[in-house]
Amino acid sequence: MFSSLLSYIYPHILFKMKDKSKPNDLKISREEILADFRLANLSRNLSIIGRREVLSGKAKFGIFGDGKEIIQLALAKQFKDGDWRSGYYRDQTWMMAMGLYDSLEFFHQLYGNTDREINPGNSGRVFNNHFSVPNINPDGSWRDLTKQKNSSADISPTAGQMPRLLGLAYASKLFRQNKDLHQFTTLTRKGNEVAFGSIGDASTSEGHFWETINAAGVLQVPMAVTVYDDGYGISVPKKYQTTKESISDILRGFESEEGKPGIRIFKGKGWDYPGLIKLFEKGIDICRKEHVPVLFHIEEVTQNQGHSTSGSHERYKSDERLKWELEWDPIKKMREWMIGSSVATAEELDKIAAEAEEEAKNARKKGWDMFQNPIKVERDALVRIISERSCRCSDDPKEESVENYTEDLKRVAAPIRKDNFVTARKILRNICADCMKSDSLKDELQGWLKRNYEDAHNSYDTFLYNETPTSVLNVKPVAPVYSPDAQEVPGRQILRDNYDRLFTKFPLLVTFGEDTGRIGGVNQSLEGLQKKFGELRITDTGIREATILGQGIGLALRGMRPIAEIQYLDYLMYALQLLSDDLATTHYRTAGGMVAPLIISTRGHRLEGIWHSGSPMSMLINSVRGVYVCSPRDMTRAAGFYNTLLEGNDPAIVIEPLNGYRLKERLPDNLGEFRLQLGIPEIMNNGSDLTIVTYGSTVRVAGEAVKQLEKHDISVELIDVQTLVPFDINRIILESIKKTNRILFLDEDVPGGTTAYMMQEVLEKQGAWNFLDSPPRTLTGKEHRPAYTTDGDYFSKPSAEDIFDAVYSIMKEAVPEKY
Ligand SMILES: Cc1ncc(C[n+]2csc(CCOP(=O)(O)OP(=O)(O)O)c2C)c(N)n1
Ligand SMILES: [Mg+2]
Repeated sequence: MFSSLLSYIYPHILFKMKDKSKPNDLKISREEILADFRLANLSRNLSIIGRREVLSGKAKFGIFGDGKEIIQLALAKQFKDGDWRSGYYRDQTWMMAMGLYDSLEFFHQLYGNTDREINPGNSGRVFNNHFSVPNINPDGSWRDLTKQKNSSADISPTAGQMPRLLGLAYASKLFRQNKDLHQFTTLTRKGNEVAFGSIGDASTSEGHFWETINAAGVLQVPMAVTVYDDGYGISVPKKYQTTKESISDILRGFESEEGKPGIRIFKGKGWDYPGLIKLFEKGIDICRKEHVPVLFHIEEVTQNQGHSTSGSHERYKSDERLKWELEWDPIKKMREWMIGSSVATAEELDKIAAEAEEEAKNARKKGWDMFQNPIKVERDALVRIISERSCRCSDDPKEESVENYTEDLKRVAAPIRKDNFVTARKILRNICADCMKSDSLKDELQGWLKRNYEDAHNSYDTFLYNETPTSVLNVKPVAPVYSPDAQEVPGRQILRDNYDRLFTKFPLLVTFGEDTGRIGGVNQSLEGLQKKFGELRITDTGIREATILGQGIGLALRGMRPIAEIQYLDYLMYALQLLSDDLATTHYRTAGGMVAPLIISTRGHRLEGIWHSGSPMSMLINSVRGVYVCSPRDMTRAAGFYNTLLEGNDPAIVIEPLNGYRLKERLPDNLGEFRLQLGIPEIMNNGSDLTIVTYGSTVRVAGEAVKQLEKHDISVELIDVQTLVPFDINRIILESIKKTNRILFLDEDVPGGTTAYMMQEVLEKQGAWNFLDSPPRTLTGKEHRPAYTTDGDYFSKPSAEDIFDAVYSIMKEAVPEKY
């Protein structure tokens, strides 16, 4: 197969070379071409040195952009201020060409330097070549996104960048078509921004890719995807990845036709510098002006050093392929073209290449010193504390002596912080108890540990949530106000009328999802609002949870206020990968550089049947730390959470209780204004014998049980936690346990699920175990998924009778003579 490919390409390239395209065909200067050649060489040298740094043990892991340099130089020329990127780990040359990355930062990422000032792209929290550009300032205010080149933050899961890319492009559509948004001049230039995406050939096998392409075709958004087709996904060739071994061939059905908008497809070659420049110029121009999705399938791409530092490509590429990659190395081909078309002489190019190599080497040295020096300073301070001690009794030459540990540490040629900490902590254990001066050594060591732990904490444990004044935790509560003759209305009406106010108040607010638009949601909580606010603000989507979520993430990154609607909690599973890998880590993996304040609205609890139970809450809370989780018991509380969340800049999920849409609640006067603080439980019933802690729909079931228990002389304090993350920040539950000394954690999740989470929060974190007179108990749904019908529900999830029995048995055990 390969030799036939060669015979096809070879005459073609000979023709090209003879053709001697003049640089001015490209509308770019000779200097720019020389600068590109320099950058290509610099980037390649970084990749080569980077790999060596890993193989020699200085860096942990490396993944590089070698072979993709020329494509990215051409791509970068079309990227304007205000545009957005959602790409993957091969994009180092592209980022450098846009001025968003340089040779020094390359090494900061490689070594995992945690200094946010010098490694702003990922602050050492993720693998190298994972980039980002902040969308907020350190005080939490939005940056002027039209005056910078924007890159969303990369994630490693393949094709995970695609759904977000859709959202970034969708924002341009809304910004262009909704004239009310033209006033937001620091977010957009009337929607003229292109969202650029990159993906490897093998990753197009993922469902996310196909879902995104289809949605982009439906939505008609300015999304420009480039597929770098190097023929492999690690070791697995295209034969096993792509039908017909050609992504552009099999995408043909998506292509635009007369009167049938779809996507536009372009093809190019990874070594063809002039051809790629023209290709991207043409394709991006169409994308930007016409707002149509475009896809560039770039073939004949090399991966010169193989996939990553985890292996070598000699293991899986044939000799023929390896030879071909050398021959068709894009930098080599660029050089040939430059000489052939008289842009530069061989000597000039050799000089440029040598200078680029020199810069890469210098950057390595400087980057390494910048990584190592602070660690050595930390180590020296530790060694000084130890060597200046007057207590010497721990110096006996046994293996575990202070001296031995210190000498071992001094011998480490390239220390990491772990070396310092392990030594300090082991020495601390070894300080002799009877030495007069031991205390001061102990104090100094503890001081050293405390100081440096604080620093390590800042490096690794911060920014899971927004820590700026725009955090939703700073939003002040406003109670619902009721007039004496307040109407009792179905819960869905409270949501609807509240939404009406919110859509009036926040021009950047949009909501979208399955059945959200025309009918206003399956529970009609948006009834009539599409008619009032238009299809651009309240929008129906296809059945595609992953890209609904991605759409929301992209919009949120661009400063809009999206509420992504997932029809039922159980179907969040389709979006869970992105929720967990992308949304929940956005703020953390950018060390506070980016916010994506997406609100996800869904409904759950108390439905019937395996896929409509709405119960698997531990699935959520344990995979989406970084996203707040609100579980309101009724629609007034749900509306209160939306009102709060829109005042801050954090991502959150609101789970509306499914059985509450028709139940009547009093209609507050201050719709759109009342706000519920996150992390504050509500005491629903005061009691003295036992505390029940629960949330969501189970609050009502527990309420029934509490009434039944009262008749049997058992007084229960019923607490609705209201939000699972954050959890009871003022320790209201602890105060309750101090009074009742007994506790039951209740919900309809699986055993060991959310009740176990709540138990850990209350007993361990709040220290409530200390006040218990009876063993703590949990009452949950069954281990199997909940069964269908009312009976299925009754025997799968806790009923009022189950709660009664559980509480009664605790009381009987505690006071047998009474119960
Ligand atoms: C969801 C997921 N599965 C597997 C991996 C491991 N993995 C990392 S890169 C890669 C191959 C990607 O190949 P391709 O998309 O062609 O990009 P290339 O590396 O060739 O540029 C795989 C399987 C991953 N990161 N994410
Ligand atoms: Mg590949």
